[in-house]
Order: sequence, then C-alpha cells, then structure tokens
Amino acid sequence: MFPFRGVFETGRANRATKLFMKQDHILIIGAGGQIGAVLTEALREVYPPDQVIAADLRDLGPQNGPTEILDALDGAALEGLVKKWRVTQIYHLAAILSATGEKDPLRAWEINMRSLFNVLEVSRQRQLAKVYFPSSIAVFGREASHNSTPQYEVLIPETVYGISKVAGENWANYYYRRYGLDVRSLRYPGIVGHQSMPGGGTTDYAVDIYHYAVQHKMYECFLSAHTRLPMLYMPDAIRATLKLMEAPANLLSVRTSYNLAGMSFTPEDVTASIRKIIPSFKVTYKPDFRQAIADSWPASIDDSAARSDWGWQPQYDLDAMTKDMLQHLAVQYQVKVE
Ligand code: NAD
Ligand code: AKB
Repeated sequence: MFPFRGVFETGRANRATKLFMKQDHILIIGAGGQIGAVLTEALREVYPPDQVIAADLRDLGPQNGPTEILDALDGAALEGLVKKWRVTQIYHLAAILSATGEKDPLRAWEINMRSLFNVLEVSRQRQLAKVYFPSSIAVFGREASHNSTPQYEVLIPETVYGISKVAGENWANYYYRRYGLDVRSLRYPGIVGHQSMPGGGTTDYAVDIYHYAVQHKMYECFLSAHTRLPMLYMPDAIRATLKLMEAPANLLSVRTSYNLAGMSFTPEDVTASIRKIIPSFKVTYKPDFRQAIADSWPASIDDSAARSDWGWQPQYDLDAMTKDMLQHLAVQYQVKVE
C-alpha cells in the first residue's frame, strides 16, 4: 500500500476528491495487469473504493471494490458498462506490449487500436470528464536522439507496439482538439514493481532479475550487459499518473503524450546495485530478439515538459528502488536477503 492520499500538494487532494461526486465512477480497463493492479489500489485509496471499477479480460477475483469481466474489443459491452456504472473517467491500460506484439503484429495492432477507438468513441458520445491512455518510450526509434530524447522528436518506431502507441497518441490529440475530450497520456519508460509481474515487454528483465536475486538463483538476462534503458519505479509511475490526471487542464501543453523519466540503467548496473545487498548474486547474458527492440529505444529521456507543466519529480533512484524491491520480495518469498 502506498500513501497516495499524499500525492497532491496542500489543498489539491481536497479539490480533486471534492470535484469527484457521489454519482461519478472510474473504470480501469486492463486492471489485472502489471500497472493496472497497482493503479486500481491507488485509485481506491484516493477515491471511494466502490466508485472505482476494475475491468479485465480475465476474472479479477474478490477485491475491495467492484470488478467486471470486459473484452475492450467489444464496443457494445464497454458501452454497457459505462451506462451501468455511470462512468465519468476511463483509465485504458489494456494493450499488447512490445515483445509479445512482435510475435503476431496484426493481432497486436488490432487489439491496441480497436480497444482505444472503443474507449475514445464511448467517451466522446457519453461526454466523459477524462480519459487516461498510457503511451511508451517505444514510440521512439533509431532516428531519435539516443540520450535525453526530447518531447518533440522524430517518431519512427520499429515495433508494432510502438507504431500503435504513436497512432494512439495522435488519436488522443485528435479527440482533444476536434471534440474537446480531455484525454491525458504519459510515455512510460520500463516500469519496475514488486506487486505484479510484467506482461510481455522488452524491459521485463528489470523486474524478473529481482525475483531471481531474492530467491538466491542465478539469472540469465535476455538483454546484453550494457543495454541502457529508461526505467521508473512503480510508486513513481502511479504518482505521475494520479498527478497528471488531477492537474488543471489549462496547465497541460502536451495532448499527445508527455515524456516521463525516473532513472536509466543497464543490466550490469542493476546487478551491481543488487550485489550491494546480495553479494553472491550472479547474472549471465544471452540476448534474444528483444535486444534489437531495446537497441532501437532511447537510453534516457528529457521529461522537462512534464516537470514544468504539472510539477513532475521522481523520488526513486536505482539503489533506493533495489532496496525497496528486495525488502518487499523477501517478505513475499519468506526469505532473508541480508
Ligand atoms: P500488462 O500486459 O501487464 O496488462 C495488460 C492487461 O490488459 C492484462 O491484465 C490483460 O488481461 C488486459 N487485456 C488485454 N487485452 C484486453 C482486452 N481486449 N480487454 C480487456 N483487457 C485486456 O500491461 P501493463 O504492463 O500493465 O501496461 C499497461 C499499459 O501501460 C499498457 O498500455 C502499456 O502499453 C503501457 N506501458 C507499460 C509499461 C510497462 O513497463 N509496464 C511501459 C510503457 C507503457
Ligand atoms: C515494453 O517493454 O514493451 C514496455 C514498454 C517500455 O512500453 N515495458
């Protein structure tokens, strides 16, 4: 559990929760995923839990708020849920990620785009107050600057996932400009967290490695030792999302998707950070098809627009994240790490 009630500056939490009425409801699509599971809990800390509806393709089991089974490709079913719950905000997290997407590119395109169109259309037709749609560093390709990649940069992604995110960002911007729909978006880097497992991305190693380390197992990394990628610790990712969604609309100058950064590291860096706590931890390297995807992505991101528009500031660096990850996973696996 995180102290998400404290996310907002003085007075802002009151404003955010006051503006959220008894009849308002938030729908999270993809609530069973790596980010969705944690975001759902966080939203239920900030807003009344019975007004936060967690939906996913799969049954989410009992929770401290309502759950629904939803295939976001079914527009009529989505509209049915929006009507049933009188939904006023949607967080649309369902997607096929970079590595899984490359195994069946047309299916990935179909899922990522059709689900987004269904969300945008129902939100426009029923005049929802706000929509959240995450983008990714996967929008960038080799032609983009590799370091401190700027907000406005050439976007030639090399994965179908990245292409769907570039298209999605532009559709978000289109619905904002053409229909006034308040769609907001962040380009997440790789997200690392202990609460949930990642779902088929290129940055997944940065979660897996901690699970192996804490169980005192050797880890075989699917990226090379020196592959530097932008990453963000889950509590920072959740804080950024809540902060963006509560920011006054007039502060937001970017309506495609904001660059967002926390830290950048290589597999070798994270191994060294883990070894400060578990000195015997060993890693071998066997790059696979995900190496080419990682090589096409930036090593670091310039998120100055997010910082200046709505006050984004990450709290975790690599060592702070490692300490927190290992502490939580040690409890989960019931092992000692020091
Ligand atoms: P994930 O793969 O862990 O979870 C996605 C969830 O969506 C799953 O629970 C899945 O069952 C559900 N889903 C898939 N198809 C669905 C459908 N048709 N209808 C309803 N639900 C469906 O993904 P995640 O890592 O939690 O990512 C969430 C979002 O954040 C995605 O849009 C992703 O592109 C974006 N993102 C994630 C990362 C990251 O590192 N995790 C980084 C950048 C962007
Ligand atoms: C992936 O690796 O596909 C995701 C992402 C950075 O979008 N984690």
